[in-house]
Parts: sequence; C-alpha cells; structure tokens
Amino acid sequence: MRLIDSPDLPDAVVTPSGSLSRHQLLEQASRVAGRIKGAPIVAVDAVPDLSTIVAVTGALLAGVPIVPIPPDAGDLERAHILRDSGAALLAGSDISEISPGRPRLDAALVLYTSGTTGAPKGVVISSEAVEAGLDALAEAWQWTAEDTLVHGLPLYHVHGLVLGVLGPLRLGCRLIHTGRPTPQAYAANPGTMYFGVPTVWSRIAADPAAARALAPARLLVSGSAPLPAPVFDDLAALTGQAPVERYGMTETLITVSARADGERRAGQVGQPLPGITTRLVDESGAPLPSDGTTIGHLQVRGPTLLDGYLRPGGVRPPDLTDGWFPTGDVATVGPDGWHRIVGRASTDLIKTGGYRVGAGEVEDALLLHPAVREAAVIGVPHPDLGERITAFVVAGPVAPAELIDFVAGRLAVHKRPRVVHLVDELPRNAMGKVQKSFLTED
Ligand code: MCA
Ligand code: AMP
Repeated sequence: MRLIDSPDLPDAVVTPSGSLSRHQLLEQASRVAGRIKGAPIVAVDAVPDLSTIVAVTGALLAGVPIVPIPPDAGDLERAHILRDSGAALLAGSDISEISPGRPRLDAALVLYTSGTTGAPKGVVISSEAVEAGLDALAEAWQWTAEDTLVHGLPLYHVHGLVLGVLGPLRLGCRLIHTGRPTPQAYAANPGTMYFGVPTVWSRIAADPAAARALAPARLLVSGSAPLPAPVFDDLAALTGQAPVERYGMTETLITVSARADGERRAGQVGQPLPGITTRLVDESGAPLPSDGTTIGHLQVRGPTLLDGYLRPGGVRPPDLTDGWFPTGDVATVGPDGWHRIVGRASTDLIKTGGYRVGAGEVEDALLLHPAVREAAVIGVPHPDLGERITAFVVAGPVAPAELIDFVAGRLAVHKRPRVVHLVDELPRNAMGKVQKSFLTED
C-alpha cells in the first residue's frame, strides 16, 4: 500500500505507551521492514499499542502480508491462526522465525474471521482493496491529513486496523489510540473524528459528560453492528451532531456509509460508497426491487472485495455470481439508495460488542471440556453488547463459570459465553438437528 509522502508531523501516532512523530514511525518501521523483507507472511501480536502500529507499518513497507493475532487469543485460537497461515510470529519488533513453508501471497492482510461452523478462516485482502476502500471513505467523510482520528478499538480487525491504523497512514492524519475504547479515554483526547462500535457509543451516550466532550469533533462514526436508534438520538442531543453510520464486513471492507456532507438517519447505514454497487436478491438469486420495504439478501460488488480465503496451497477465491459477493445480511434499500440492515440470514453468526463470533466455534470449544456432552450457542439480544453469547449445555457436574473460563482460555476472550444454562436435553427435530429457535432464557 502506498503511504502518504508528507512532511514530518510531531505526535503522528499517540498511544498510552508513548508517541512517535511521522519520521520516527517510518524510521522504526523501516528497521522492521529490513528484517522481514522477502518473508512469505508474518503474524503480529496485535497488542493495542505502538509496537503493533510499527510492525504493521514495517510489513507494509516491506510488502509482506500481515496476520494480526488477537492478543487475548487462547491457546486453541492462537495455534490455529499460526498453523493455518503458516506465518512466523513478529512480536513487536522481535522476529522469532520466518516460515519458509508458504508460497508468497500478493496481499496486504490476512484477517481471521468466524464462519457459522468450524475454526476462523483467513480472509486474504489485497493492497488494492485496502487503498480503494480507504480512498472511498476519504471521499465520503472528507477525511484528510488535517484530521486527528481518535479510537481505542482492537488492532486485528477491519475496523480498528484497516480504518483505524491504515487509514491515518494512507491519509497522513494524526492517530490517537486510547488503548481501550472507554468513554473517559475518548473524552480526554481531543480529535476531529472518533470511531466506535455501537457498544462503545452506547457507553458514551450513558456518560453525558464524556459525550459532551466530543461535541467539537467533525465526525462521530459508528459501525460493525447495528446502532440502536435511542443511542443515535442521545448522541445527537448530547454532542449536537448525529453519528455517521457505515456498514461493511471483513470480506468486503466498508461498502455503505452516510456522508460527512449529507443526511444521517437513525437505523439506516447510508448509501453505497464510490465504486461499490449493491443489490437485493431473493432465495433463488433473482433481483428484488429497491423500494424501501422489500427485504432481501444483500450482495455487493466493487474493488474492495477479498481475494479469497487462505488455504494450504494458496488462496481459494470467493463464490461470486457475476462479481457479486453474498454478504449474508438481509436488508432493505430505498429508492434513494439508503440501506437498512435488517439482520443476518444465519442465526449462527453472532455480533457481540461488534465482534463476529461463529456459534459453531464456541460449541466446539465447549465440547472439549470433559464434562460437556452437548452444546448449542446462540446470540441473545442485549442492551450493551447488541447480542450476548449464551450457551445451552448438557453436561455432567460442572459450574457454568468453569465452562465460561474454559472457553475464554482457549479462544479469544470475547468469544466466551457470558451465560451458560445447564439443561437436561437440547430441543431437536426428527432428524436430530438442534432447533435453536426453541432455546429461550426463561
Ligand atoms: C473477562 N475477562 C476475562 C474473562 N472475563 N479474562 C479471562 N477469562 C474470563 N472468563 C477480561 C478480558 O480479557 C478483558 O481484559 C476484560 O476482562 C473485559 O473484557 P470484556 O468483558 O470482554 O470486555 P467488554 O466490556 O465486553 O468489551 C466491550 C468492547 C469490546 C470494549 C466494546 O467488545 C470491543 O472492543 N469491541 C470492538 C470489536 C470490533 O472492533 N469489531 C470490529 C470487527 P482487559 O481489560 O485486560 O482487556 S470488523 C467489522 O465488524 C466490520 C468490518 C465493520 O463493519 O467494522
Ligand atoms: P465482520 O466480518 O466482523 O467484519 O462483521 C461483518 C458483519 O457486521 C456484517 O455482515 C453485518 O452483519 C455487521 N455489520 C457491520 N456494520 C454494520 C452496521 N453498521 N449495521 C448493522 N450491521 C453491521
């Protein structure tokens, strides 16, 4: 990815563990680049601080694809990502070993993300897709080198890493990473743009003093999950500006957004970004009308789509029909092009605190516990997290808290069930398949 070629900027990157000018960042990153040049792929322990930003910048300079590892990934998830990607671990600026096994990828990033079943898949994203995605956002949000972006999102997903780190690198703007996305940290750091997932915005809206401190900003941006309308309204009242919502996914980057110079609507995520087209289709793939009321499967097409999924021998291209990628989300589109995301087609993909978690991966982890015989996991609507991971388990004597800790120790901590219900049996149909619609909390 081409980085902006601009003069030095003091405090170009600020984190709780220290800050760097633009020249210092490029100097440190160049040292990393020199050490990893020619490697097929490197894994970065994506701790939320300067070392990750330096490592990622270094890999970009060297043209080496990066696999960010969640810093709280448990042993199972970490081992899976390292084995599946074949990557060497680059911890901060220390390189343990460069894996010779994998053929060189022509990609910028491999981001691991959950499917409905099995272990997370490596989504291969090209530099061209990242550039197209960031340039489209820069146009829609009037995002320039004059901005200061503030956020505290994790550095191993599209939101915190691609938008939140590669965005400032490409546009040449300042970045303040707050370590964690707390209302107090956002309020304490003046910026022109703030990024958050809905859980972050709802916590800010519940802290009026923190929300009011963001009033001077140019844009408050929400994405990764649905922003509840009351949070949209509270933010507008407390900060004097309605948040800008945008929609995307790991496989497509950001495809739909409200504009800096345009309208913002509660419950709607905006219009397609420049270069992106969208359509609604029915179960058979036939196009549906954009009349604002017809609900259909949302498909997107454009330059920001993934190259494919990482496989041992290379990259498996996504299943596209005439270039259209099936998002798995159901939506309505108005005659004016405004999109409303109604939900996901599959109940087995859960969005909790803005994280995408596959029910199958959590069920598989629970089944590794010796006391567990059967497990079914669902997302239950929750005021803070959007959805809360909830497990129904048939097991021998075991405390729910032990099962929660068991999952937290094996997968990334945010994938742990927040609630475990011990039940005598799971509801199944005549074929023996678990009927998740019958799982309720009362
Ligand atoms: C809690 N902790 C534990 C356990 N329980 N540790 C071990 N065992 C346990 N049983 C620890 C955690 O490690 C953490 O430690 C602390 O307790 C709090 O964790 P948790 O309760 O999970 O935090 P939370 O309050 O629920 O977090 C809310 C959050 C978080 C901050 C909003 O959900 C978040 O950062 N979400 C962002 C997700 C995101 O970026 N998604 C973008 C995907 P410690 O305090 O040390 O950390 S990209 C995407 O969706 C697309 C492209 C898009 O459109 O953007
Ligand atoms: P991930 O692959 O983690 O990037 O998650 C992508 C999914 O997050 C999408 O398929 C949507 O279900 C959801 N999502 C992202 N942004 C929004 C939004 N603004 N409103 C509703 N859902 C969203």
